[in-house]
Amino acid sequence: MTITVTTPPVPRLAPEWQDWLASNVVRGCSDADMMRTMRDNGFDEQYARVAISVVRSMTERVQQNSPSLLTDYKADRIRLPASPRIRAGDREVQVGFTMSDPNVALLIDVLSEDECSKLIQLSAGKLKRSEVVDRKTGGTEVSNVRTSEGTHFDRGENAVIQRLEQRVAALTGVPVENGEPVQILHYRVGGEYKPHHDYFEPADPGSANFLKTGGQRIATFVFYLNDVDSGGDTVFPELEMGVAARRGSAVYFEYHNVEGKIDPRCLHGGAPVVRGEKWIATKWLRIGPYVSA
Ligand code: PD2
Ligand code: ZN
Repeated sequence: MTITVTTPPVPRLAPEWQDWLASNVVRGCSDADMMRTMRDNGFDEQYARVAISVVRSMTERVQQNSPSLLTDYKADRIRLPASPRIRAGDREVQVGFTMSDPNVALLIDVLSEDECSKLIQLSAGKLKRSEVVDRKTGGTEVSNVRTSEGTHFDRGENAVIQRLEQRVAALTGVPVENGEPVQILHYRVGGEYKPHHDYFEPADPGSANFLKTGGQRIATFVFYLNDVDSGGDTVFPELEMGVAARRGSAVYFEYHNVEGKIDPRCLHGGAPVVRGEKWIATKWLRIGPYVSA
């Protein structure tokens, strides 16, 4: 006698759910978060677990081989809560202002005075002339567009950097792994960073090289490590707005709009320092986990 066991066909995951999972993987969402949403939408737990794991492994493979394809990113209206005081992990932070379209926020007291001094002290002996991206070759070069000196700290390199990274992740929901190493910059009188975009221009041949290390950039934090006597504001020419450098505060801005398009109005620069000096820490966030080249 032959017994035939027939298993019911497993329903195919609808394309819109496949896309939803893939874009959440790209954004660095955890399996638990995706699972919660799928469960809330009536999916069987076992089915959801398999679906998440299949889409994750496929997406991550594509991401490794060709991260430039994965530039599909949509900003929420504003990632940061629009209340006057918000929790950033271990620290309470004051919100100076937020605007959406494009998303920009001023955060006050994100770093303590001691944390700012420590970052300056640890950087002072290892500064080198800053460079900018060579848009043709994907290398970097010295340019009078950016007349600062700088250095960087690897992810988690010391306790202050760890705290800064945890606060950034808590504020934005973007995992620590998606952050590039913190850059420390020092500008003397006359030092500036002329208006530029922090994203990698999709049309530039050199961008592919940068996209390999974690996909497109999505947002910037500029932390001010000292008060500048005069000048040195971070300026947004398209928004007709400037942010003064004040120790412990940070300006945060994103580059994508709610339709998933890069918004060139996030053009920004560091105005020339007129008197005194300027120290900042810059943190760029990527679509996917950042791995150094
Ligand atoms: O120095 C600044 O305020 C500034 C402004 C814009 C720094 C950067 N961009 C940067 O490092 O990308
Ligand atoms: Zn910039």
